[in-house]
Order: sequence, then C-alpha cells, then structure tokens
Amino acid sequence: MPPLLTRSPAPDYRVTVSAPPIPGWTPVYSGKVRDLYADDGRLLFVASDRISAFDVILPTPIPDKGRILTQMSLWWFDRLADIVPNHIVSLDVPEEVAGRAVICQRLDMLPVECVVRGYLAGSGWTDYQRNGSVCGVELPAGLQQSQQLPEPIFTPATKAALGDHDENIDFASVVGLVGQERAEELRTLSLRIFAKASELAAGRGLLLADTKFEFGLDAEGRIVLADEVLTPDSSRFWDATAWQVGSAPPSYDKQFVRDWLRLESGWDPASDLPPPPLPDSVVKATRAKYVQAFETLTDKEFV
Ligand code: PZK
Repeated sequence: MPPLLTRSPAPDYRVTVSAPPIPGWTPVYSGKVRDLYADDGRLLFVASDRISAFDVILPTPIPDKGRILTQMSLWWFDRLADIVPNHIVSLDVPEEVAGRAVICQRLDMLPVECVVRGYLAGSGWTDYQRNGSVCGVELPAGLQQSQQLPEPIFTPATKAALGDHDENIDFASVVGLVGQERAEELRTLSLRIFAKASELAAGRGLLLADTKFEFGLDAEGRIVLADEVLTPDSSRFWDATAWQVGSAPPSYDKQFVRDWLRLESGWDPASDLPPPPLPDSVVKATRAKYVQAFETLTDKEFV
C-alpha cells in the first residue's frame, strides 16, 4: 500500500486546522478548506465551509460553501465521465457531512498538479512577463494580462508543502516524476477535460481561465481523476461580460472578501497577524456568489 500522503506538517497557525471529529472515521489530512478521513480502505473526502484569502484561512465560514462546491464537482464528474474515470464511490456519507462529502476510491496519487490555462492570469501571467513562456511552453510575444491564449496549455506544478505555493515545473520535470508515458497521458487528459469544461462553461456565459486537476492510479494502474474539480476553489472562472484584456477581472467568488479585507478591515495580509472575522454582509454576498456559480453552470437550483 502506498503512503496516503507525504506532505510536510503545517508550519504555523496560518494553516493549522483540525478536522472536526466524525464518529467511525479517522482524520488523515486537512488542507486549508477540505478534510480527508479514512476507515479501513475507504476514504471520506469532506469539503468544509472554510474560505481562504491571501493564503490564509479566514475565521468566518461561508454557509453552504462545502455543499455547493461538492455538488458542483459531482456535476462536472458526471459530464466528464466519457473522458476520464473519477474516484467517486458513494454519496452515502455520515449525516454531519451530508451533501458536502463523498466516499472515494483510495488512489496512489501522482505528485503533479495538472494545471491547464486558456487565458493568461495568476502565476501564468507572472511567468510569461519574466520568461515569455509558462512552464517551458513558449508563447507569442506581446500577450497582455488576461488575454486568451492561442490554444490552452498544460502548465504543471508540484505540490508544495502545506502553506507554501505550488511551484510551476516544465514538462521534462513531469517526465522525471512519473515517466514519459504517464506524463503524456496526464497532459492529453488534462487538455481534453479542459476543452470540454471550457466549452460547457462558455455556453453559460463563464470563461474558464485556468484550472487544476489531480490524478491518481487505481489498483490496475489506470489514471483516475481525483480531488474536487472545476470549482471556484480549483479554477479561475470569469464572468464573460466582465472580462477585458489588460487587467485582472474580479475573482468570481472572492472579490467581496478580498475587497473588504484590503480596503475596509484594516488587516495587513503581509503581517503575521490573523485575519479578522468577516462581517455578515460580506458572508452573505459571498455565499450568493457560490450559489450563483452553481446555478449559472448547472442550470439547476441549489437546494
Ligand atoms: C488525496 N488529497 C488532497 C483532499 C485534504 C487534502 N482518492 C484519493 N486517494 C488517495 N489520496 C487522495 C485522494 C483524493 N482526492 C487527496 N490528498 C490525498 C486532499 C482532501 C482533503 F486535506
């Protein structure tokens, strides 16, 4: 059996969270916003209502965020099933995490964050300005921030220790990590999933700027799509009507949080002080954005 996780321990309060107890399940890992539990061979993947901004977990949860993101991810897994198998085994989860957890197949996770970019934003934009390329992928000169790329590109990263930023790597490094054949499979699969997802999103007035996939191997060595997919936590969605080349469009989900923290809270993200609690107005507006993302994408009412 491969080790479940090989990440460094949380270095300080900024990223320290303890998974709420769930009877019969053993916490095995907590990320900023998700918790993983095990019971014999089974894994319980739980999306919390926690929200992060400026790389820290905020002290105020967003009601229903975990349920909304879980339901969105499941909706995507369904639509992608003809391209790639996924790790979902059952939705029959403990009642305290109903709707925001899945029982998933335990995989041997591949140590690569499979990022695909259709537009130039975030670290892709930063790397392009410095190098004219992203993860070794040469791009045309003169591209502007938020510009659509000639075609989507695979820009892998390595999982950093919890609390650190992922580090962009080139394709040769992916080959070094998983071998030539696996690396090519990961790139091809990631690009196919991205093409399908961006087409679906565009039909709903949403641009998929970039997104991150995690894959693992099942007992037969097949590549399986894991984690949570195509949610605002793992992806950059832009409202097509707000997008313009040359500046960064507002974050679909976190703009109210970021604006309040930066402009009104008095908290300095560069300080080592913990962030303040969010006012109720910001919580409500942010929850509404997650509901809107779900309903816009799926054309279903969130209940
Ligand atoms: C796995 N993570 C990230 C998820 C966290 C951290 N199907 C799987 N099999 C084995 N391991 C993982 C998965 C999945 N998905 C996922 N780390 C390992 C993660 C949830 C909460 F804190």
